[in-house]
Amino acid sequence: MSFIGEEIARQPQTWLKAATVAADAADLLPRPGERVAVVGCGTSWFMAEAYAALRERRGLGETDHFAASEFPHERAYDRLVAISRSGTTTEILELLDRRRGRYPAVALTADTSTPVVDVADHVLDLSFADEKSVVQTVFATTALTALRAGLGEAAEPLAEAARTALETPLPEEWVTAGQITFLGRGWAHGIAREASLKMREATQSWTESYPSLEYRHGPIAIAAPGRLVWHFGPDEAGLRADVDATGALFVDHPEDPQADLVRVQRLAEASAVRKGLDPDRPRALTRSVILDRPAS
Ligand code: F1P
Repeated sequence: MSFIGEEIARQPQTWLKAATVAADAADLLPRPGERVAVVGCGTSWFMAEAYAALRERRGLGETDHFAASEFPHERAYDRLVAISRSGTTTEILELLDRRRGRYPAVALTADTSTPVVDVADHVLDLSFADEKSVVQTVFATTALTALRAGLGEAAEPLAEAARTALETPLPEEWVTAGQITFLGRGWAHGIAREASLKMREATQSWTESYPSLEYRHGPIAIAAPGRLVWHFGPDEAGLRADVDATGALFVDHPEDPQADLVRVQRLAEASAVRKGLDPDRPRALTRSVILDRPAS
């Protein structure tokens, strides 16, 4: 089995552990009412988006998310949350360093021997979810689970849904789809962007992602037979009928979008193997982006 295959399969256990870690570190995580910014790069940014939308939806406080390179330094926050598996991503380190003395920052990382520990005020150690793969799966969803636990969400039902997602066979028409568009509303949009990135990273394939109701505003033009439209969460906007009319295949799963993402991770691995690619060695990617000159 590939590294990524093992890492995908580990998620139910690491999610449960993340909830315990988050409970022990509750005072480091955003508190109700705080104005919070959440940052990351790549996959970590999409997890930041999902968490930010969930926190706001729960009425726990204004929560912005940014790609670390686009952080608006002129804004004031009560707390910064940085997500970085490697703990070495240049944009994250620079951003944390620049905000020092203005407001507290907590970093979620899989490697506490890295510079992120020196530039953040607090660290949530998720080394039990570290990965050998370049392409992130288990770290990303474990970080999101820890943050969700900090919002009062239970991890057990999530882990149970992930177990089901790990067991159900992948239909052949998913593996052979020529193009996939991922859709989601609210926090599921962050998951849709991550699903889209996962397929691009592992399979070098053409994928897109949009907020569900944006789909009719142009993107539907590329729906066609042999292509797939994947909706995270129930399709409350009646998109299925419009997609059916194009001949593309529409898929929606009512369960928690984070658990449904596990299916896409498996699809990414299976599609890569089908194309003769090694999912553990994605083209042109490195585990961490370390720039040799300042990012800002
Ligand atoms: C984030 C990241 C990954 C991406 C690539 C480069 O790293 O952008 O999401 O797949 O491998 O790094 P990190 O800051 O979470 O370590």
